[in-house]
Amino acid sequence: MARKKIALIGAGQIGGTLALLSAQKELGDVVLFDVVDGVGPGKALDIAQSAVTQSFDVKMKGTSEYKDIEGADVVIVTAGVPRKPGMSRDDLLEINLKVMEQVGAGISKYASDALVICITNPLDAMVWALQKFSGLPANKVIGMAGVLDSSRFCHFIADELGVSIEDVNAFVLGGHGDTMVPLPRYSTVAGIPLTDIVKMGWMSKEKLDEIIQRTRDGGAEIVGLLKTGSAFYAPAASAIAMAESYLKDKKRVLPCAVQLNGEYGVKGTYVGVPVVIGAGGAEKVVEIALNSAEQKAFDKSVGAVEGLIEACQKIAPKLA
Ligand code: A3D
Repeated sequence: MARKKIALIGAGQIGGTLALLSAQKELGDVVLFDVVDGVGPGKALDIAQSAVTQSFDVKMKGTSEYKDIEGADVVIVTAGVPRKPGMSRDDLLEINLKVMEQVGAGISKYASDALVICITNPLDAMVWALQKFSGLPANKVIGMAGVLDSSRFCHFIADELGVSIEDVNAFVLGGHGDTMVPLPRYSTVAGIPLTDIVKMGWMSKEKLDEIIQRTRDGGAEIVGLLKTGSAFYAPAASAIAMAESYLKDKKRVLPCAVQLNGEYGVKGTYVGVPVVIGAGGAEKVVEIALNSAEQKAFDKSVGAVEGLIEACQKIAPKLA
């Protein structure tokens, strides 16, 4: 059986980490594309030279030509610019929208059978635009945000309770922004919902609220520390979990930004919900019951994403 092919569009901080993780996990041969000459080939060569100590057999190639992504099984898109301190994800919209147009054309021409995972911010609007620009079916164009937001929530819970991360499962819905919706009722430690953990007195309500806010601000906290860019290790690891579920048909249930078609009362917009990821791409949206407060928070988050989509349509009328 031929090796799978992973194309990474954008060879910056996340792109380079994606390349390293893909190689170390032997997900397939890796093509690292960037518009900046030398960045893709430089990182590809550097990672290839770690193969002997890391014991992986994959080919690494860097490029600035779209034809090299031909026939890719998975395309992960990080092309664009990240945030600097003081910027919101939405400040990136105009510049990254133009990047999505170029990337969409390249994918459409050379990798139209791939699963496309978008990471570029503002995530929900960019994945929506990428699907339109590429013309690929919506079940094959998905956005990474929920896996990262949930991972951050899990980390803070495990750290606070002093328990293994293996026993923590956390759930974050909605858009990837300040309006994201962490769901304590559906987040558990060894199967015990966080709401019960508070009732048992294992964690105070104040501490839980603090963790929820820290999760919402998780990206900004790292931007503030790094000063020159945004998080990249955990975002890359999150997208790799999604790619792996697709390539191995694992059918993991992961929070991903997908185009909703009436689920959760939303039509046409991309927003983060639990999805079964298998060989068919986004195979099934899992609709969980929300109480009125959760539904209100989710609706607010959807409204924020819809506002960004309208802004995209004003900049690029062909998206309307
Ligand atoms: P960075 O290290 O700047 O890498 C971006 C790369 O894209 C650079 O190497 C650029 O040269 C390249 N690039 C720019 N324009 C193009 C183009 N037209 N075609 C191909 N490549 C191009 O950024 P990063 O890797 O840290 O972040 C990448 C994106 O991910 C940014 O938009 C971030 O805001 C976003 N991000 C999203 C999350 C989510 O959870 C959704 C988390 C962290 C970062």
